[in-house]
Amino acid sequence: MAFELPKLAYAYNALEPYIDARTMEIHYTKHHQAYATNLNNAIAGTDLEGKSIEFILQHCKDKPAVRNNGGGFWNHNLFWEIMAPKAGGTPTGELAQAINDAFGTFEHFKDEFSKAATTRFGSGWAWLCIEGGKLVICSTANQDNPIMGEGCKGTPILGLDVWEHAYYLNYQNRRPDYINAFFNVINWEVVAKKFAAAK
Ligand code: MN3
Repeated sequence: MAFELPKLAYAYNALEPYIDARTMEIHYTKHHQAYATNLNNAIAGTDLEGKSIEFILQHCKDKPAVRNNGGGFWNHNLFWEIMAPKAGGTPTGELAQAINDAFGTFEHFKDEFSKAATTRFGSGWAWLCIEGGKLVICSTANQDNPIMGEGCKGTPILGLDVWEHAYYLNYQNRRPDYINAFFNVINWEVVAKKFAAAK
């Protein structure tokens, strides 16, 4: 079966003022849709057709169309899922403890994650992953991700899109402001579930 976009769990304007409705609509209906369509086209009739998206990401290194569009498809699925209106704040429970164990404090985690997102040159993603039972931060270029073996090679439980298409309408060149705003829409309950499943 062809890959399809997951339904958004909130309206395009639900993440305002942090992420504006126009950016959300274009990002989801144009960019993400294009990754899904181009992924389906790239795998049609090949031995990757019918495989899981995770399997495809682990077997696309030398297939640029599959790599770029498969990564784009998976990365945005995660991105929409880990955001929500009336979210943000700080995690609780086991995830909070794991963040403190790995980074000292939540504030230090936020600084390190923001640094990874800010210093990713050009287009890419910042990630919080579980690797060998520990939380680690990394970033990748383009639509690559750790499942492909890029970056920290862990399992991503939180990802931030730092392509200009993700923020330019509202923030123009001010990527750090967008990164800061992102912390107001992180759905830590969903991230905690992903942590529990992957640790
Ligand atoms: Mn994007």
